[in-house]
Amino acid sequence: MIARVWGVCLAGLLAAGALGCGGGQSPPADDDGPVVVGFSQVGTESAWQVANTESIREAAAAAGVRLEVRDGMQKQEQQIADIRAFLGSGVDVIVLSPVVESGWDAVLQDAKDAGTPVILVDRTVDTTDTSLYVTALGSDFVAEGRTAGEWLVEQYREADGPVRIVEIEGTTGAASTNGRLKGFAEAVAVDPDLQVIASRDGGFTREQGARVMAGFLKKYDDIDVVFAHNDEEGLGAVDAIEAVRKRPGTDIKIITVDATRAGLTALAQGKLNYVVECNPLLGPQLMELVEQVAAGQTPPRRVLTTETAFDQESARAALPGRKY
Ligand code: GYE
Repeated sequence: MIARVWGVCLAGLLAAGALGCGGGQSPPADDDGPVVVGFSQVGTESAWQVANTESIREAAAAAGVRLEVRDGMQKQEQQIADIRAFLGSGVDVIVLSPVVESGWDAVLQDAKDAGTPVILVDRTVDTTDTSLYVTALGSDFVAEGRTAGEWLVEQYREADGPVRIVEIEGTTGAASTNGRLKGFAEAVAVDPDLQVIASRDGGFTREQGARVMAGFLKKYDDIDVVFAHNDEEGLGAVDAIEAVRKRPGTDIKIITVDATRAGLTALAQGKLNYVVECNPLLGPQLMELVEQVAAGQTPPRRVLTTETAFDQESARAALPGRKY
């Protein structure tokens, strides 16, 4: 393995002009046969995750990459076991979408020691040693939260008096949760009338989102706005609001993130008010990065996806072409 790795490193250096091989992570060995990628995915809790896995599977097939996907079931221990299994079977590249940000150093160090490069996709890790992964592809979650908050600031620009907001967070500790919390808080801070009165983990699922919202509705009778960290949670909030005979989108405004078909449909129907896009179709960009790493090149450290946001009118226009 060591000899093969060094051989490829040298080839990579010659081909790419002094790039690669830094930080102890070497490009995969050789040679004849396809590049083998082990992908540790967060889970299947949302349409976003399902579309993301599908996009990566399709792009791998098109690129002639042999892909093994393991479902982490939203559990860090499962993902760590899956990464160790990939290392045991000697994959060329590991792709990881980490359920939470912290606690990855030991297993990533093992990957580094084994000479297996790691690419992060979607969510990121919080580590002081950035040589533990080669590159990170995904969304700017802080920007997503900020976009949601800025829309709200605009909506209430002329209004007087407090606006009471509840937040249904994504999985506690996930990069997408932390970023959205931060960006939203920063944006609404410009208007002291905009008050986040409660914020709880909705686990990125419709069921938990509904449970959390039902709890908020019992506790507070004057909620103006919900910021849900994904469409599933927002749709769960719709269920809970309808269950107490209020009108989602009218009596209580709802903002979500993702812009899946189900999210945009509810937006077009007036049950949601604003949806920030988070693009799951990362497969083609990911395979470009895999190919660069496999060729011994050093890709950019951070690759961001381009995203937009929808109101009720633009959702109606976008829906017919929506893929996920
Ligand atoms: O928004 C949510 C999912 O990390 C961007 O995870 C991802 C998030 C996405 O379950 O629907």
